[in-house]
Amino acid sequence: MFCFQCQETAKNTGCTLGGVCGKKPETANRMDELIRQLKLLALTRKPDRELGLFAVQSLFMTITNANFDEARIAAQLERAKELTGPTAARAPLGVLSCENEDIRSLRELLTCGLKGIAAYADHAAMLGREDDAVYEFVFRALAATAQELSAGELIALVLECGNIAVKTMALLDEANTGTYGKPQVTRVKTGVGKRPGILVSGHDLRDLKELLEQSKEAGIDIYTHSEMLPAHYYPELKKYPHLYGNYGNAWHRQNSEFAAFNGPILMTTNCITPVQESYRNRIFTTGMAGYPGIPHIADRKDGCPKDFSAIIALARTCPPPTPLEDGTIVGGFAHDQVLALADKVVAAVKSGAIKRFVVMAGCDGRQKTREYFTDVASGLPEGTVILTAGCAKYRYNKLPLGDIGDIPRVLDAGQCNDSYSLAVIALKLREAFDLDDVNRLPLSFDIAWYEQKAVAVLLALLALGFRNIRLGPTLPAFLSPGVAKILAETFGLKPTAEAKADTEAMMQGK
Ligand code: FS2
Ligand code: SF4
Repeated sequence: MFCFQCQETAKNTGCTLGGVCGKKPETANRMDELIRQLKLLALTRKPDRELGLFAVQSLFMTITNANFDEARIAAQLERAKELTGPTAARAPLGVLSCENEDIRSLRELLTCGLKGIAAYADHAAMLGREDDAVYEFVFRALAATAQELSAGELIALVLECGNIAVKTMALLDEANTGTYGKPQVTRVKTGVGKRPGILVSGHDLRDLKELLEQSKEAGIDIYTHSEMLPAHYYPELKKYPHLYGNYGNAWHRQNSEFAAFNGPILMTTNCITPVQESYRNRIFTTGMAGYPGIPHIADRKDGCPKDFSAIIALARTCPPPTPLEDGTIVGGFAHDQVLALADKVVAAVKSGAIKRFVVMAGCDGRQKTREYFTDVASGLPEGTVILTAGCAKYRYNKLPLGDIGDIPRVLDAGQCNDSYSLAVIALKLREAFDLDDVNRLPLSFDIAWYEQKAVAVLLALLALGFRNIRLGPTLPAFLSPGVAKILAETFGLKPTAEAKADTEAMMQGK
């Protein structure tokens, strides 16, 4: 196997003997076969809705920590072969077969961006929103990674990938808000109730909605975990009184948190970590998520909801969760809510009460070096507001950072895809201050990345014109020195360094 798609890849070069994430070599190889087959499919056929959705779901399955079930990947591969049909095209080769490291790097940057787009496109599709332009690009870009394109042609596709990422995140934003209402500022409990519970993790809001509906008379509570926290902000989800609170933290602490939860756990997407005995008999997957030997809740058929009765029945036999903490988290600052506060925000900037906004969105991870993000958040001076989205927020969303007037110093817009909301806010602030360039706002970016959705988010921010973004805790291993140099020279992209020095530099607009 060879995999270097995530931030935790071995020695920041590549996993070869097994994944740091727990992915086995056989599963990694099967995923590579699936990606190669998708390239053949893209070289052979034009996407209709069926093919487009198939391709994005296949890409989604190969994202870090989404699906460890080799049998499911193998079944997807077989289907990809059927859909491709007989082909005279040369079989695309593996990642390392390309000898030019810059071309290889650009192909992988593009593939990772596509995987992120694919995850968001699937969530939108689950809510009935699809865009043919997204599928067309996914096919064109997949095909391009299997052709002999120049570095210039690949760079153009990487930039287009950023534009398509913006389009896809906007589509998902529309799907989420159109279905569940506009996020509202909400205080979410972090303690536990007395009833048994089901813990829902991942990003798929429709799964949560159907579970809430099916469990409302069952005498149990539903808790969110990690990236599902923002579900509490949506009117059509928060209206369920048994959506009790958020339990635990970001994905990488699931071993101890799932053990302590005592009840069933539903993984709707990534991030899954290798399943432990302490909760093995009460964890389920659904959608594109999978894990060998773990029950999988089947897809919807003929427009009917998924059947969560087995999880609900199991929950009723379990003890209530063991408390981990007892406080609250405030969130729901997606673009609509922040823009409703726009007058206050603009006045606070003009009076000097707000000196700077720092976007600290993205992913969390288990490495000690990620304490950098907590250090930056706590080291930022009082006149700064942190705009966040994604599971990166757990590094600072429970710190007592206070408010500026009635504006909290950490504004959580939602899941990683809601980074789109942060970009909308920034672009609106540019208008409010009548600036010709968004980079003249008192705004810095300090982005934490882990998996491929963060790559799509990064490309989206670059496409929207944001410059001088810090990315950490390390730059992606798939960026060759040559490609990293192009990104630094063209967009000012730089790696995070030491927390205090970075904080001071950001306060000076550097
Ligand atoms: Fe966090 Fe994991 Fe959101 Fe990423 S729960 S790192 O997949 O997508 O963010
Ligand atoms: Fe390694 Fe990350 Fe790939 Fe897992 S997803 S095998 S940790 S590079």
